[in-house]
Amino acid sequence: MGLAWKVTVTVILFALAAAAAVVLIVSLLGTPPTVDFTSQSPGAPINVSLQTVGSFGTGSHPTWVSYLVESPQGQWVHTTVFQVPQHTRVNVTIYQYDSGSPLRNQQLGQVTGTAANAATINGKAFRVIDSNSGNGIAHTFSIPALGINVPLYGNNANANLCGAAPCTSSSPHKVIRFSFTTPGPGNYRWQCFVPCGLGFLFGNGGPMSTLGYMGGFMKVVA
Ligand SMILES: [Cu+2]
Repeated sequence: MGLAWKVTVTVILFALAAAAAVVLIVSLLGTPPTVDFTSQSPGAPINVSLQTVGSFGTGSHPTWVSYLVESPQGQWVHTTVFQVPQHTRVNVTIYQYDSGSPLRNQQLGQVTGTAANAATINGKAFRVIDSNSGNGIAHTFSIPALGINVPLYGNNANANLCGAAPCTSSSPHKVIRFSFTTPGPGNYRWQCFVPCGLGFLFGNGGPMSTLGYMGGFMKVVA
């Protein structure tokens, strides 16, 4: 092989390695997509639907628990970032497909910060769930800066639960609804407070500390 060829091959291999490094870095830094609810009619209440699944089923972390957000067009998106207008009522519906367990902090069994400090499960109003009885709590939907916390009751762990997102209503699930009014503009962190990252230190690693799984941002815009 002549010198020119050696140089050419070396340059090509180096370029390929550099490109691979860039792709890797971008994917590691990449944030999940934002589902935008701001194009709906101004002033009207926004309907936001989420689902929780015990194992996402595909992708780089198929065993991780996850939230998903339904776009206004009805597509389930693997993200925990959504955008809503300021000072607007948000009606949240969460389709909860996971099993539950007793809470370590019983305070998280209480509904706070929502309209009338209440929520409904399968149409029935509730303000607190005793996680030490029944199926326990699967996840919470919490926005600490707004004082919002809603415990999501678990499904029977022995049932044939959905193991791959997006789950559909044919799998066992609970429907939890509540409302709140958005504050002024800002990025509001929201997350689950059940340490549901199974297999990670104290359950708080993995999906609990990765955007797009058990925590994200509500972007409130003017
Ligand atoms: Cu969780």
